[in-house]
Amino acid sequence: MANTRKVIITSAVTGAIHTPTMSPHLPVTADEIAEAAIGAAEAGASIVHMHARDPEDGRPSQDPAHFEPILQKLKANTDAIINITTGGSPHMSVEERMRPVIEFAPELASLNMGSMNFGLYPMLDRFKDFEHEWEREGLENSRDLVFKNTFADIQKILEIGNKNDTRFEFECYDISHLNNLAHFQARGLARGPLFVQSVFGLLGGIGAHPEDLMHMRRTADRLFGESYEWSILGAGKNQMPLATIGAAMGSHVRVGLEDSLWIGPGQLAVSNAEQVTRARTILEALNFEVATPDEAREMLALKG
Ligand code: KMH
Ligand code: ZN
Repeated sequence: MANTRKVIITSAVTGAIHTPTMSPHLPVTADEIAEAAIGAAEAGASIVHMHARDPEDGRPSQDPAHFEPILQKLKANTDAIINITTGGSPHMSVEERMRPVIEFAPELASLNMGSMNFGLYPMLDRFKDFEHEWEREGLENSRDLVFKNTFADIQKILEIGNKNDTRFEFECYDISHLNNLAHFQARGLARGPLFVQSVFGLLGGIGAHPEDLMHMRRTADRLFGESYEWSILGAGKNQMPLATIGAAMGSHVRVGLEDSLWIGPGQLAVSNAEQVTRARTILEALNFEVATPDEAREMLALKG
């Protein structure tokens, strides 16, 4: 019998960690970011996870003025679910990070479920000559970085979301983040169906071994039962292998240049759409269907 499970593909199109020098394909201007997201949606992404950048030099920006033209173009050209970051960059204050979600009250926003060390050592080794000074400085300052998401920070963002009916992609980089999410669910602040984005393979978080996926899955099942939708994000070279394993275990998948610049060993992805197409090919080979934006809206009970 055919397996007709619908899988949501999220495309995270630019993020805040990768920098323009690392790939000529990383979208930087508002037009590039919007075009990248539209291409990803056309390839099968039902959710586009959005960061903005200062078009002058590609620096990550949470200024609503930098989001505005991107969101306008997206709304005019695609029905994809717009998911706005509240993570911004780990160098920003939480107040700065919340600005676009307060301004635009999107259907969906990311929410990072705990503090963690954030190690960018592999990138420090790989990239040495940068086009812009901020890129080098950012990576240098990441030698001993803590990505701070205290309980008070998380509560503030949840309260904004609950006021505006914005739901969340709960970014869980380790098992403790699932416990934090259960805590906020018990307090009635994190509302279901919970969209749990489990992040694997970042230095400072859980590893990227299939056993790590199993542990996340089992723990989420125990804590949330039927009240959650599980998605997988594998960083860097783990992107497609973990998407494949996760999908086979029942997850949705997230890809995009925010999470990996690559499409194969030593081979840069030329676009977000290329990664979405690869993920789609894998999912369809596993006899899954790719969810449309409206199907994803229904699964996640979004306001539409
Ligand atoms: N960069 C990803 C690993 C956010 O924007 O809130 C997680 C992320 C965080 O997307
Ligand atoms: Zn992000």
